[in-house]
Amino acid sequence: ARVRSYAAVDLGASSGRVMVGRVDPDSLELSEAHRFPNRPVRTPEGLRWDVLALYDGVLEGLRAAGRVDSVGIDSWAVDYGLLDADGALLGNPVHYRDARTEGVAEKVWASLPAAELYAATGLQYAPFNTLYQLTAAASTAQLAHARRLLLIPDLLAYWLTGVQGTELTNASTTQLIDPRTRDWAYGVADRLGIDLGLFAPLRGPGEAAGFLTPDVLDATGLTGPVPVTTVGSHDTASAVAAVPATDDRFAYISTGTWSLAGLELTEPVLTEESRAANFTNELGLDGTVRYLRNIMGLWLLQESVRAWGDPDLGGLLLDAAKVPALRSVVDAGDAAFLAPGRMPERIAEACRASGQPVPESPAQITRCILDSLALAHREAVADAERLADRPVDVVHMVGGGTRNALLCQLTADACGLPVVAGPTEASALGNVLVQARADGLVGDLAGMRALLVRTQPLTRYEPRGDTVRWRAARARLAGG
Ligand code: LFR
Repeated sequence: ARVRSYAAVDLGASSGRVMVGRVDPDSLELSEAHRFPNRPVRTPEGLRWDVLALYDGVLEGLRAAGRVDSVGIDSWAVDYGLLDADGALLGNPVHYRDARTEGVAEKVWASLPAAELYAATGLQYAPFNTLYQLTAAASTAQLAHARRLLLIPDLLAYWLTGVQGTELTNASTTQLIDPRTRDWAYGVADRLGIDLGLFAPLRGPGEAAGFLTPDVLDATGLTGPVPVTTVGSHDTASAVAAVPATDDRFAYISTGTWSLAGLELTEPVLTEESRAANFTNELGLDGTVRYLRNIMGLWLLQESVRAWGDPDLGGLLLDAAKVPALRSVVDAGDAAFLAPGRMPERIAEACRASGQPVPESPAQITRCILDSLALAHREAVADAERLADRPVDVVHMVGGGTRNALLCQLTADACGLPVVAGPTEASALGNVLVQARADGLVGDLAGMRALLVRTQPLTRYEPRGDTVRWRAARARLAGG
């Protein structure tokens, strides 16, 4: 059989990696060519991505990957680089956790009410949506000089190929896309004075994005032509594409720095009830809608561990497993936890404020975080089922967080549903599979998923006990 190789560039909030997927119609093997840290930098202007270090990591990864049949790129969403009239990058991309968007949404809603905005874009409220970032930047010299805006994966694809485009799944996180037409929300941009001419033409997963330039071939030691394929460039879109579902009665939770929990739908849900529940309608592969809620995710633990001077995570999780369950919980969907810094203190303060026992030791705080995440997972799955009128039988957990067995088990317990955990490298696998499909090696989304089910190790967690105590914990959180 013909075996083909694809390089998946997958950039997360704390690390980037270049993975190589070897695919034939019956097998799928993923290996890591290169992993590198992603360290945001706090400059006098604010929190910035070190995009040159990321690009350097990509080049090094492609060199390590060796001969591949195509390259695909995915990363976190919403952030972008601005280019001047010569195509040169204007400054370092702003990090979505930067404080510049504080209070901006309220100003936007004064001219375009939140309900109208939701009806037009279906996007959840998050302070960092590109729409709010652009509004925050409205009177800056940098934006005035900008002729082009490229989302992070599109910026890297431009540097690799010289070709500019705007990938659709990631574009859907800008809050400037209409999820029904899968085209720009022209009316919204118009009302808010956002110039859609800044964006390069839309392109979708599977489309050709160009070829590595001679300079890039030189820098990586590769021999051309090497095509770059547009994938679901939003990491969450790639991760959801790699959910090993066997039918459509499933919910998914993509767990990593964030937990993204919800359903795959064929139509957006744009009701007022859905807006109040802060569900988003992001676009997925093949006309699907990623109907989900953002939950703070393992960010809460990563930031705590950082504050404690990086103790051994394995030991910490073992200790946390021995702490009594559900002693205190916080609202893991609360944007109050978005900014970096002082995480253990902020969690303790939230417990105090809601009249619960205050966790003190690292093990207690870790347990509080995992219980809170499991509770938020339960809420998101149940709310999505209700709001979309789509009951499910199983919860698929994918992404780095599936390495955390306690989190997977607690999620099964809280949801009262079996959890199927894996694959861990879901974004990279979704990225690889879309390239393989563009290359004619696999069929539709169902075919991609069937290949995952056949080839990837998955772990099943059955729910333990009853869900009554999780309901009670939820009531406590709501102050009830
Ligand atoms: C996950 C993710 C989420 C998005 C957040 C910010 O990596 O892409 O889907 O809401 O990062 O971009």
